Amino acid sequence: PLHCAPALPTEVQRAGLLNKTKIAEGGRKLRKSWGVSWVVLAGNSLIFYKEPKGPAPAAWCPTSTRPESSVDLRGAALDWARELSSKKNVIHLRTVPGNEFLLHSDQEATIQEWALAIAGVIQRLDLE
Ligand code: I3S
Repeated sequence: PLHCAPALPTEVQRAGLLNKTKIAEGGRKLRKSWGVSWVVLAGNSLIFYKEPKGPAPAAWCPTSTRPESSVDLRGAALDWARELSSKKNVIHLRTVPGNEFLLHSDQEATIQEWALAIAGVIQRLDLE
């Protein structure tokens, strides 16, 4: 695992570029708008950044740029999007406050790895 600056020793579990769209906020449906985000799984959160401009690994660390948004995974639910998108390899994340996201990769293996990692965090939090 990658370790970030000592000032904020958040362990980044996974980071990478994914296509993302928010489809609901507070339970209210939103119009889809797909875009590329730098997604970081760290601690109990999934954090979204604009595409990093700086060189890795600095850009991988949550302190190096301001996140666009962050999702608390406690109590969240993850499944395959299936009927929610015509694309393949899309996962659907629902959070307790009713914010919903679709995450997509062209690579099936990539989205499977993300799904396992996010589901692992959700499960760990469920067991706490
Ligand atoms: O679920 P939808 O409405 O079919 O989602 C598609 C639309 O958001 C579309 O945008 P416009 O309606 O503004 O043209 C997007 O371009 C598509 O990518 C969305 O569908 P997919 O199946 O790609 O998630």
